[in-house]
Amino acid sequence: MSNLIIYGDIHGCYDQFISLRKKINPDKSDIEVCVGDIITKGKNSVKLLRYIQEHNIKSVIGNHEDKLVRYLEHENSNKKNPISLDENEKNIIESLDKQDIEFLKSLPLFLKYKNITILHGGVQNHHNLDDITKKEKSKILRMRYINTENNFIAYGKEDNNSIFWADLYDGNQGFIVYGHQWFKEVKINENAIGIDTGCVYGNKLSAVIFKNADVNNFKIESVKATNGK
Ligand SMILES: [Mn+2]
Repeated sequence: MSNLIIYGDIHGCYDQFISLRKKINPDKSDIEVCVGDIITKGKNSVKLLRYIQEHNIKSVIGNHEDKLVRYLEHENSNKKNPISLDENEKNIIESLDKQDIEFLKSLPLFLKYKNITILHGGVQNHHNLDDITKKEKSKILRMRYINTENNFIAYGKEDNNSIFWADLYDGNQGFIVYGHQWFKEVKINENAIGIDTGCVYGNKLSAVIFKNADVNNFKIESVKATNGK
């Protein structure tokens, strides 16, 4: 029997990822997937990116990978690049080789194993992952809160009436494993589980492990962040 192991947002926290993986001790037949935002913010983004590729670990795309991919696409045109990078992102871009870039460009919006759907942000009940527009893709990567009119709310614009997307999600796109919004503890809903526990913000790095990709049979493993990273 094999496991489906899904890691929360790593954000370049290489050391914590290595200790979490050691704790889980994956079998050769296990499938390992990251929820995106494997790079940026933390101190070892490129080292982590190479490790993930070398160990055949999969990932869906996060908003931070998406930003770098879009930046690189703009660089290939003659126009001024509309995307501005911070120092950390600039350093990452400079260190990427051809293979890294191909890997980042190849990251899918979602992955599905039986009834388990892995994606970075979240969905609304009207979304159909097999048929989404560019605009919807951008929202799915960044989904956090929804307002009372059932509209996506941009980062930082939420208020007391806002509802977290997973609290409204009816399960029509499968049981969703996601990251993006970090919580002190993993957030478990009827049809979704949020596994970003803010390692890069000094909390912890978590993974959910499904026995045989069975939604009803999972456990959580975590390692504490050290030195606030
Ligand atoms: Mn994110």
